Amino acid sequence: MPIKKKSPDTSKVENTKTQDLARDIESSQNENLNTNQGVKINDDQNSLKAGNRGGTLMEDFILREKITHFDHERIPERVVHARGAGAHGTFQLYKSLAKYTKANFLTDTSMETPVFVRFSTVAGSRGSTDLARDVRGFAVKFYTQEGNFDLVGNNMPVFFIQDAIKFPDLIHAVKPEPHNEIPQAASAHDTFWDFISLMPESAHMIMWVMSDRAIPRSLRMMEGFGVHTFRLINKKGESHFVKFHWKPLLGVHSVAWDEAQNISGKDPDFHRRDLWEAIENGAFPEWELGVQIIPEADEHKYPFDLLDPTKLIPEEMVPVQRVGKLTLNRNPDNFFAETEQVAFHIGNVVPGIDFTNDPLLQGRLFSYTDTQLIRLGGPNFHEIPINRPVVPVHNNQRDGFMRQQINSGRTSYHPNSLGGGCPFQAGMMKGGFTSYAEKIDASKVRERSESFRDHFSQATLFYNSQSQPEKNHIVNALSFELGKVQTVAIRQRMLGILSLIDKDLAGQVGFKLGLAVPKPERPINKSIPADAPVEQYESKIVKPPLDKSAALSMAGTVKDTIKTRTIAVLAADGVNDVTLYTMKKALLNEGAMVHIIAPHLGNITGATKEQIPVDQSLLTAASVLYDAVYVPGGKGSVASLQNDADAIHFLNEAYKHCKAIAADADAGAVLEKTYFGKNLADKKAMTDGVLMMSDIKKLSREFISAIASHRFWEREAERKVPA
Ligand code: HDD
Repeated sequence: MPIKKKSPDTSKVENTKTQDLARDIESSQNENLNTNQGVKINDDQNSLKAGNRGGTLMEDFILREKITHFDHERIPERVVHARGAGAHGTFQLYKSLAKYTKANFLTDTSMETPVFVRFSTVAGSRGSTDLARDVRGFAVKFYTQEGNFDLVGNNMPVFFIQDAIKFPDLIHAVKPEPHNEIPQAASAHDTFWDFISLMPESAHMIMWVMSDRAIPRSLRMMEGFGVHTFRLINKKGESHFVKFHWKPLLGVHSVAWDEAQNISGKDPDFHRRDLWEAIENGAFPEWELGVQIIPEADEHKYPFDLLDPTKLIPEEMVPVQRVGKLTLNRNPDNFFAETEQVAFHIGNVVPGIDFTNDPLLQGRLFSYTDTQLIRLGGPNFHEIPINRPVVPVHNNQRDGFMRQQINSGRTSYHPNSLGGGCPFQAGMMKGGFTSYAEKIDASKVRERSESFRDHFSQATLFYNSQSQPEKNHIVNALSFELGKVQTVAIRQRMLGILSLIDKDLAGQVGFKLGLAVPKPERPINKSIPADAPVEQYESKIVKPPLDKSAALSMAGTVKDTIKTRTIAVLAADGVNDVTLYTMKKALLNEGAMVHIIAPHLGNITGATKEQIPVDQSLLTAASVLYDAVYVPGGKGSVASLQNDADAIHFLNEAYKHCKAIAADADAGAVLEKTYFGKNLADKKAMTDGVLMMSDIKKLSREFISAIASHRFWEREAERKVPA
């Protein structure tokens, strides 16, 4: 469907970063073609030759320049998070955190801070599918008045490993296997599960990755987490621990696994496209920033270690305070210049925010600058427009590849007298950064803290907190992934790990794998150093901190809106255009998008002879790209659709993926041809979310509420839907 370019609300978009970027935006409108040296080009079609059938001449600087630049167009993709999509936006604080932090953008509620956000998958290459089962990156660059602050998080609140030294191992295990580079963007293979089965500390994260969180419906419908515990430092120099959260205003929603696999073929850009189109249509994605704040004195109050990145703080223990709103309101002008070249770094903090000793965080502090040096080709990547702060930069760093800044003056050292001592040190009172003076009295050791040895209690808490359909999805995901593993010993070892999370879970997966659940071995991190005492690496089995945490399930998420949902209308010539337009209007009024899908493109003729433009044909559309389906009546349309295998498949598949389906009463003949049509005769057997009636006003009302509830997972009990 053609996208309406809705000009963004300029009062919001005219932010300082947009103005800053404007300096570098090129437009070719009404301009000549030039060489990079500014020479006008007369002929861009023919190289310079000795005669029109002769050899090409070396002197053709226009040809050489064009080809040379092309030969160098690619840069290395990110070693992780290569596949991504980004957008510009703003952050508006509405509750000051001055009690806890001096960071300007978290204390001044009148301030709107420009941001750039990049979402990503972790394992796949740049060209891989958006719908891979994977963690999603959620990286936010705040261009604050005190410098850039990057919150480089994920859509899951915990991580696989406790110490950054294991990160290369984790990534080598999940990436395509090195001998044949298979499989792409998938964790369902031996090396990943080999590693995981030997690392009990990954048990909690594995529960998240095997849950529906790993197959989001939209990037706009997932939560974000800073993962680590950070510090907030206030004006008095006092420290509080903090966990950062992003809460999507549209709720947290996922697709079905079978659907995800289909989308990967039908539209591998599904998430990118969804984000892009929502922003172009003016349906700006929004999240609230949440913080969990823990006084320094409470550091050891919890049954888990705040420094352990495999643990979350249940919201029942420390509530999430919502303090501000992130809105994405502008698509990038150029994918490469902005989304590809943006360089995040967990170490980009501003005064008022500081690190903790989380050993994963500490290792990350090294990795991000280092990776940009190779990826972006030198030490001046901070000068790339998308990366530069909106405040001026003055220091004595000089030169290097691609230096943009022209530093004037004789001095590039400090102290100096020849330059009047400039640039001078700001001092704390003028906003200079000072690290939190954490007291440390310790021996240098390569050890894991005893407090990091509980690897299972929160994995169990997560599983226990899921609704029944969510639990089923975890069982199925594990059975799928381990089913793809070739080495039986790895499957068995994983069953041992699962049995420490939940015996029933392990039993169900074991059944699907045709394996008995083994007696769990002593769960020991198998990457134990040669001379270390085994006890130090053995998991401690302790009770979960609470029985259930509602926030961990997606079942209770926002379900009162159909804003930005895409609804398919199946129609053909002779369709009842009155009901079709009544329904369409009702859906549009609620902020949904509606696509009319017919056997052919162009127009269809309605029962009143009205010409109805078609958005997609049954050949180009697929039910997996839609949230719900409506079938209007009309004699000709019904006669055509009931004999159209693609239309029937569309409905069967939508049913299989538990989506809302609505039909006019006289479209029943189409539904009868579906697999679930047999239920229609018996009104009582009609599954929730399949609606058929002649009162179009009532039908649209009920359809809207069915779409808002997202999916009717109960249908999965009937496993035989052949779509
Ligand atoms: Fe990382 C990229 C998030 C652990 C090393 N990471 C990267 C991105 C996100 C995260 C969202 C993509 C940023 C973008 O869009 O450009 N990473 C995380 C989270 C982690 C984490 C939430 C754990 C809590 N990462 C982690 C560790 C290491 C790295 C432990 C290394 C020791 N991450 C990198 C990297 C990347 C990266 C190699 C690749 C591209 C980049 O940095 O810019 O440095």
